[in-house]
Amino acid sequence: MTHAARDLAASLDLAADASLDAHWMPFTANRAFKRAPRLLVSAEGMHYTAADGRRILDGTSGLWCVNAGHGRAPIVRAIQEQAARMDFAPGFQMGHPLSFRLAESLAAMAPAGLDRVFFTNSGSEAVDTALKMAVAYHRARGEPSRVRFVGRLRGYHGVGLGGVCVGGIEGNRAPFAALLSPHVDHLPHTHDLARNAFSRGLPAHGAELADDLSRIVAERGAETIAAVIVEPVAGSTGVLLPPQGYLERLRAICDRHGILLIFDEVITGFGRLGTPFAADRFGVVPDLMTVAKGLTNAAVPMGAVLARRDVHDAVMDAAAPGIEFAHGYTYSGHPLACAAGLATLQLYRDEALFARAAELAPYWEDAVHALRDLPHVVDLRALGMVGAIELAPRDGAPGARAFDAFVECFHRGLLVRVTGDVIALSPPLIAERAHVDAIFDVLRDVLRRLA
Ligand code: PXG
Repeated sequence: MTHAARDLAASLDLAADASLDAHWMPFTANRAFKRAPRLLVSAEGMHYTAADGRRILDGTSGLWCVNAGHGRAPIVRAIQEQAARMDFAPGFQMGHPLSFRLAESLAAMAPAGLDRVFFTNSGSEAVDTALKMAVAYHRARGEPSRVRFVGRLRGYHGVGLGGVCVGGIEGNRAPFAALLSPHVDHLPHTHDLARNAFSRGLPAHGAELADDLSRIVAERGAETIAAVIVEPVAGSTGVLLPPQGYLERLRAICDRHGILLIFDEVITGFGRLGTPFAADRFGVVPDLMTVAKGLTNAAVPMGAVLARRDVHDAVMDAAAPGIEFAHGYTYSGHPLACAAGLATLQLYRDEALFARAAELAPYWEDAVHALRDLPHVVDLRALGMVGAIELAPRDGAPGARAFDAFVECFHRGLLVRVTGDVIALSPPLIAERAHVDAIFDVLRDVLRRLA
């Protein structure tokens, strides 16, 4: 542990002085956490350091976001230099060069045609922005009746009200039901253990689930639907892979009816699947794409929407003189985030990290599937540098078994992510085979002893 980390750990000696009471933590069991906190105080490469000085192997890239590994010098330097040069510049009716450079750089990396970029500060904001863009596009083209959206069950699109409307997680929706738009329908999710458990690569069964979109179109009328939004691979609800042919079918149905297709690539973007974006991996290009997380390697918060050029142009061309799109955030294109983003994209290129992920992926997939005979395992999924271990729920206590595994992994020096009874894995793309081995050594041991 470095001196700085030791000092910080000492200053965080909770028993001594600090109280955890004031911070209302996000998506956390606050009461349980504050009884037995898990604190991280520094990070470098593939590892965190915990407050008690232990090294923790990062099996989740933080929260699916630190794709190039922690504390990367070029990114740190870029942020430091930018903070000293110009901390902030207004982004409304004013600009600064870095946001234009980053937009250009991002457009060059994105699938062909997606070359107009709107900056946000998070994935949630990117999703809400994309939904508004879809409505603005149809209005600009003379179809103001297209205001409905189609999401998917078990979809996660952040926590903005727009994202919750199209999202498909009941626990996130129910408390706010009164605030949610009635103009949203949901496709069925594609998770099918009965037909697809232990598939390698993309599951064989379920392309026909996309046809539910045709049913919704018939029921609502194509002229009312603005866009369909899906995660190409659903992350938060447990790494749900698209069945073979499913995304192609969604694309075709959208095209037939003039509906925009939005891919939420907040998790799948920036090499997670061994290609720049999932759109590249699957050969299906959306009309709007949301990104965040890996855009800056999570070193400064940032998100973005990439739009097909004609979506952008339609909005520009139809607008009266003045502001064309009544939307934006104080921190859209923040200079520190842009500096971090430029350095991050450069690092991805310099180290060919997406190709590296693709190279390591077969080894990773074998490691995931080698857990097949362990107790409680009901499915294993892997694609690119993502993996999931689905466990049978404990009787009467859904999620408890996987959560116990998460806590036990942390005690043994491994950070994993748990959602329901799924353990999700997504290590930084700089991982070596030895890191993969270390991740699965711990997991195997933890799963063997798990009640
Ligand atoms: N869309 C997708 C597909 C996401 O995965 C968001 C939008 C929202 O992004 P922000 O930056 O507003 O959080 C996300 C976020 C997890 C986990 O472990 C996943 C996310 C966030 C935190 C935890 O499943 N995804």
